[in-house]
Amino acid sequence: MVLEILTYPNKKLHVRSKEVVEFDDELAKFLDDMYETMISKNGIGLAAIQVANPIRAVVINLANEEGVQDKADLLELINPVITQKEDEIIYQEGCLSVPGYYEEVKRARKITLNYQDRNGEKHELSADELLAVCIQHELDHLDGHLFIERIGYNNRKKFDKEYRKNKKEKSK
Ligand code: QAP
Ligand code: CO
Repeated sequence: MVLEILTYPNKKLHVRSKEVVEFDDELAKFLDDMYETMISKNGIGLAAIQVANPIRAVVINLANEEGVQDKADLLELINPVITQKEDEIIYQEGCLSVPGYYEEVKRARKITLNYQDRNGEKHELSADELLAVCIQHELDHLDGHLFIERIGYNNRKKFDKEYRKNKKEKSK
């Protein structure tokens, strides 16, 4: 089932998501719905809070070397915690909750994290480049943060101005 995505400036996007404690059929069904929702909207990453469920769960599905977004590469990160960050990368990010807006954000180039899968099994993962960027973007959602909070003062002023302008035009 494709779920509805909350968009900026919905205040629910700024809630801190809660740890997952039950790894049951309900969680499995919800993760399937998150994947379907992300794919239907042409996304590469989605956090549960973006579909109004404030739990610490994220799905990420990047394209492989052939440029194919293969479900076999789907990452489901439950209760993820970053334990190491190294180097810097500047990458142009977007977000399904801020449609049509893209801006450069500075993050760690390499990370290591611990997480659980849908069965509650614990894993450690090292990631770099786009995967590291995407994981950090999605983990920000779990703490109630959007990438527009990390684009610098001037870009943020420009964003707010454009956003207000678009809103006015839509209401005409
Ligand atoms: C986060 O974002 C991300 O504005 C995932 O009109 C993005 O999947 C991390 C999307 C880039 C790192 C780099 C955005 C789709 C998808 C839009 C997404 C849009 C349609 C965003
Ligand atoms: Co996002």
